[in-house]
Amino acid sequence: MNAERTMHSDHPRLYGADYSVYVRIVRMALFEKGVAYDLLPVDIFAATSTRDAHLARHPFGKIPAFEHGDFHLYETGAITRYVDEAFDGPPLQPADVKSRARMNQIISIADGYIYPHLVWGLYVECIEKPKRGEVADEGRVEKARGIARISLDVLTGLLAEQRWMCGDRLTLADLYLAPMIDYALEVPEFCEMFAEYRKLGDWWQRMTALDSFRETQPTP
Ligand SMILES: N[C@@H](CCC(=O)N[C@@H](CS)C(=O)NCC(=O)O)C(=O)O
Repeated sequence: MNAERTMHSDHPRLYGADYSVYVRIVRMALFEKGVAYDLLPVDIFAATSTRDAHLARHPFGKIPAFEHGDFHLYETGAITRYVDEAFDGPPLQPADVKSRARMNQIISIADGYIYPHLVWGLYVECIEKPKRGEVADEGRVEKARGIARISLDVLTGLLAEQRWMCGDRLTLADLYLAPMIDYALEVPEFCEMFAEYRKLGDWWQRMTALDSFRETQPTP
């Protein structure tokens, strides 16, 4: 889908950058729903003027922010649930109450533990910082190693014999985990750890085969 490349005033607008885990989650949800949208670039780590202008859309200074007509929204959890409910296309949330609770639990695990530790504690510390000539914070990496192990054990248990995290259909739980794990897998140590988990490996193969995953890869 290349709809984001040309500005269409009636399309939903997504503000952010393709390197962002959270922007990618929303883009994957939009892709899975078949919703054309405009991606408007905001590099939140760039000059302060960009960030300052963005504060009107997101007072906490994060990406993504989303607009559909005159409806403005921020926070990925709210945006993805809105996208799922406001547009046609395959449902991205289970109808069954318990499966939906499980999906929300996995999203919370992703937000609370996987993003800060696997993306920031492992990927940023071990890959990004050395690239910038900075030294990794070994205390932070050590903590992240422990959380990585717990995360993989927990996700293996939750996936069990299912095709996707919450059953036989792709849900927001899968879309949350994918961009985070994609960054963590750039860390050789995490890659080795991940290889010990065969069922998660099978899930990852299915995940990386999705067009929504392939078409939203960050620009190198
Ligand atoms: N709770 C927010 C988190 C979004 C978030 O942390 N985005 C990152 C990029 S992946 C960001 O904007 N970071 C900028 C910063 O922390 O200064 C959401 O769910 O949308």
